[in-house]
Amino acid sequence: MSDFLKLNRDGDVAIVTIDNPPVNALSFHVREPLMKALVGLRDDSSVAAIVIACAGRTFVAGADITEFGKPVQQPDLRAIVAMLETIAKPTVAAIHGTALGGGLELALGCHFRVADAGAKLGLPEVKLGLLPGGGGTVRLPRLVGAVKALKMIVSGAPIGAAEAHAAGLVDAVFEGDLTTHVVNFAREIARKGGPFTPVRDRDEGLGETDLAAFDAEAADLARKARGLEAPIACAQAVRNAVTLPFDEALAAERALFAGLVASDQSRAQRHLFFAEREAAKLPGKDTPKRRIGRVGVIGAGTMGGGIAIAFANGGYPVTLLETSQEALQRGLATIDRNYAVSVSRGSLTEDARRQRLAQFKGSTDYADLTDCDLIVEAVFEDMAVKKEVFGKLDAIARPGAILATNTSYLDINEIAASTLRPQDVLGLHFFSPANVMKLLEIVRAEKTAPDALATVVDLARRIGKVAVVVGVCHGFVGNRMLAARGAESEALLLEGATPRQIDQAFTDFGWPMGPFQMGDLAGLDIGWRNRKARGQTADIADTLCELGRFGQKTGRGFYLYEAGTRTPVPDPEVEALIRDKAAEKGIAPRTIGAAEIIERTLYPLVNEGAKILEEGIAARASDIDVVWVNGYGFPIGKGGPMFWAGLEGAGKIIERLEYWHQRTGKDVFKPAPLLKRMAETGSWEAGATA
Ligand code: T1G
Repeated sequence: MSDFLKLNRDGDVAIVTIDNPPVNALSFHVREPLMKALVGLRDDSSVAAIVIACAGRTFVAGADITEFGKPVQQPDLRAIVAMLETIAKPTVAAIHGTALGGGLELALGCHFRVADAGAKLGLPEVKLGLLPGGGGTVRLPRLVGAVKALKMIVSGAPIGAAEAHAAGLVDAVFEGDLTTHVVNFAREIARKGGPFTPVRDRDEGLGETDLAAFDAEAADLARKARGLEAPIACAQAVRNAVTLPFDEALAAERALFAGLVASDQSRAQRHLFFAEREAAKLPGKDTPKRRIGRVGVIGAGTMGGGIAIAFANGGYPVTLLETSQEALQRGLATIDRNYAVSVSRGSLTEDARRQRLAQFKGSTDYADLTDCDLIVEAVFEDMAVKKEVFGKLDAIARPGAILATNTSYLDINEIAASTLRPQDVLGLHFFSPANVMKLLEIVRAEKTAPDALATVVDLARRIGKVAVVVGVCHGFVGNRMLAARGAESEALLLEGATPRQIDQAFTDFGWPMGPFQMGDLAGLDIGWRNRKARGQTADIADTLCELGRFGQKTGRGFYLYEAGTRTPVPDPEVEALIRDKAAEKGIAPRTIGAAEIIERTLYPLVNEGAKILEEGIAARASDIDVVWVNGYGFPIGKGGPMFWAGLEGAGKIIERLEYWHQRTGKDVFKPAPLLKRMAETGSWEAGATA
């Protein structure tokens, strides 16, 4: 056989076991022996039934994503599935772990699918900017119906074994030793005798599809696609399954797949898939990690409460500390309300809510943190306050406990230096709401110990966060680049662009919302307070805050918000205020187009990223992409600011930065040397050559 495929017999049942760690991806070195094995078993009269199983932790989790963009080596998945469906004897897929993408499509080529009770099944290709290209868009509807298939394929979300069984995707679900159950299942099926109908011929259910309902559902999903091509193509392919003969629908799927796999959007999304995993890799293999049992959180406000929930949701007991019983009870009540909302939405059971709440201990006494292995402070963003907290932690925390600050901006080296244990100090910069936002910037200070860093990177994955390790500078990676992106905001307004025009340029680019709508959502007073703390001003934003216009929370900010709605309505008062400010400065308004808005916001964003790479604040350009996609909503179809710079053309970016630098003299437009080298070499790697 092969190192990646084993063939065993249990009497007249043949078991083909794929063994391609870590996720049994259908690489060529699996497909080739698999095809040979199946042909042989098809022709072996002593074999009554064929089981396809996988070793390791999961059934096939998909095609091998690293093979995309390279010439396809035959047999491809389609050829294997087509051959499977020529086999008259019963074929059974034994599914455990996550049968995803090409893995589920391989299983759909079998007559039967049997799943372990804990298994998940899905077609997540849309998350890679693709569609199921191995027949999934044509076969899945034949088992679960067109609308359910549409929802599964356009969302990319997997379903559990029980739901799959109820929907007709799997034929049996077992607990315990799956192989034994599957062999008995296969033998029984063979004993009963056929004929065994391949999925391609099981189209009896499709005829009842209500196309109008299907199209309505597809249109609703399309509205949420926000410029991404793959969701639209997925819906079209599933519709073809209903309206076209099987082979025509299959050919149409192949054509749609070919278009997507070559698209910039799919390249961008595949880049992000690997970038997220790369970001969690630290230099030095297998650095030992410290044991984290209980987590302490200091501060039960918005951030502290969210952080506490994030750890409790990850299964960690949490001690929440506040300065007073009143503040503590307020924080605990907010946490309780958060869980109650989840229960009311059906995303959490009442039992789970009680279990989560049982994870919390509240206290106003630092001595109650002595049994914590990680302590995160989320107190007021002021260096003196932070140092006071760390001084107390230094005195009471157990040796080896990791002491983390949630600061967004402050110098963590300075905080660490105020303790006797700088090796245990680092930053955990959560994004609000901390229990929802995926991104976690892990800030390594100069003296942070490698094992402390490795511990929290592993911890981030356990609590469902996307971790990026960053260095110490003002704003680390995300907020420092955000400042660069916003540096020209006021100038653009004063020169004639309205908040709506600027926000529209961003949403047309693919952002979920523009900077002014985002500011109104987050609260303009936050930026106002930061500017005052740093002795900075922003004419228009400061004036709005002085008028008490903090955004949605006050019903007015850059926009107006009718009571109870979040819909931004342009406010003539704000536009008049901007015009008056411009007149005071002798600035004559002019029409400003979307291209200029992008040049004066997103090009400085890329440029600041280049400077961050030069300074070693981020280890990889792809880390910066992971920060911006997971923390700030950068459109996934553009792969993050640094990947997008390659699509946009670094040369074009430099040329326009130099134009604006010459025109405004602002440093934010001065092209970074690494950006120039990227233009020459096409790579962000420092050592790249042309
Ligand atoms: N191809 C290649 N490598 C993969 C891979 C894949 N499909 N899936 C995972 N890996 C690598 C990953 O990069 C990492 O590598 C290691 O495996 C562990 O992954 C024709 C076109 C299965 C839920 O989209 O969702 O089939 O960093 O860290 O957290 O229609 O991996 O160790 O070197 O994520 O336990 C469709 C993608 C493909 C599933 C496991 N399938 N994978 O999560 O481990 S397209 C997918 C996942 C396709 C067909 C189409 C997750 C997982 P390294 P991990 P995990």
